[in-house]
Amino acid sequence: MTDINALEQEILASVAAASDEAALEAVRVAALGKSGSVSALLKTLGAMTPDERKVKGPAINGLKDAVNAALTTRRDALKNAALDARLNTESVDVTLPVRESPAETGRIHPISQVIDELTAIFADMGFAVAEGPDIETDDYNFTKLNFPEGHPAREMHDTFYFNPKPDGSRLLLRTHTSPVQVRTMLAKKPPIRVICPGRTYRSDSDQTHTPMFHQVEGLVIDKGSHLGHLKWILAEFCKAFFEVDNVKMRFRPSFFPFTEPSLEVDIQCKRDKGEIRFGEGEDWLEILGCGMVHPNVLRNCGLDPDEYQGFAWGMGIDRIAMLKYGMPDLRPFFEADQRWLSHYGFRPLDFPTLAGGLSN
Ligand code: 2U9
Repeated sequence: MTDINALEQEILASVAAASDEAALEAVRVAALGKSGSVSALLKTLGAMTPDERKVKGPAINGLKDAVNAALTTRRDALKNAALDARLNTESVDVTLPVRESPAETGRIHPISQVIDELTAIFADMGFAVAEGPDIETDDYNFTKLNFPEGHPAREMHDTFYFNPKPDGSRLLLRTHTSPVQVRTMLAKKPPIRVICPGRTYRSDSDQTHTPMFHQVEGLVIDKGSHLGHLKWILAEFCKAFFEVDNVKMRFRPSFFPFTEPSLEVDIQCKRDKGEIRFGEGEDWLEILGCGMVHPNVLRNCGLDPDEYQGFAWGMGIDRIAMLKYGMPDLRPFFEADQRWLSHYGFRPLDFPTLAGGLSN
């Protein structure tokens, strides 16, 4: 028996003796590794005379192939044996509760949930969602919205301004999402039906106000649109959002530079043991402001007020989320506290639809 056959027997014996994949890997390295016994033989081929190589070459390559084949067979056998062992030992207790998949530990933030609910409600009434930049121009955030120069809302105490640009104009963090409606009116001819949800910023934060909060505003521009349409849309919104069949609403005169007439809207509610229930009770809660779009704003956006009328409304998303889902405090909204989120958050796959129920 040539030394090659002897080596082959020896290696095949250690392959067969390998009790697990790690042991088998050690055999492979000892044979075919950089300084393996078979590798060493293969290196001798180079130094042989052609005649010698004609003889030894096939034998040595035959050895290498035989060892590789044995390794593969043994590895598969060990894998199957390991699996069988696990199958026999591991019993799956199907009565065990499903372990929460990582996705399940995450939660949809109440703000995102409410924006999804609003989108579903207004989409059902033919509204599209319009979005725009958080960093706005003074012109779109104030001037086009009929805020006179020197209006207090323009002051630093209310608005985050960037340093003036070389041309003197100043960018700012939008104080409401109204500039999105301005951009929509400048970009699209009526009829217009949009809601504009998004982050808004005011530098007047205190116990109940944060420098960043969320608003959703709505706009309808059409021929002949009037307050009656606005009242109906807001009534439908309140019933759908607060998931009540009927809700009394109270419209009070108010003032906003960008609407005339301007109104604030209260909805009927019942405060009971810290809870607020809508659609019943003798109490009122202010939830939004609205009005007919001011003719100056229509003109500023290239529309003829004698041809087109429009109405708009605005509400704080953080606020209506707290009202609907009973969160007592605004600040935790922005603290990313996992405990708060797992308590007030929503399951990722429960996407709110009117048909499937908004908040179930
Ligand atoms: C255009 C024309 C009119 C949007 C409106 C309100 C009234 C309003 C407040 C609600 C709570 C802001 O977050 S809040 O403090 N907003 O009361 N917003 S009417 O009116 C517009 C907007 C755009 C072009």
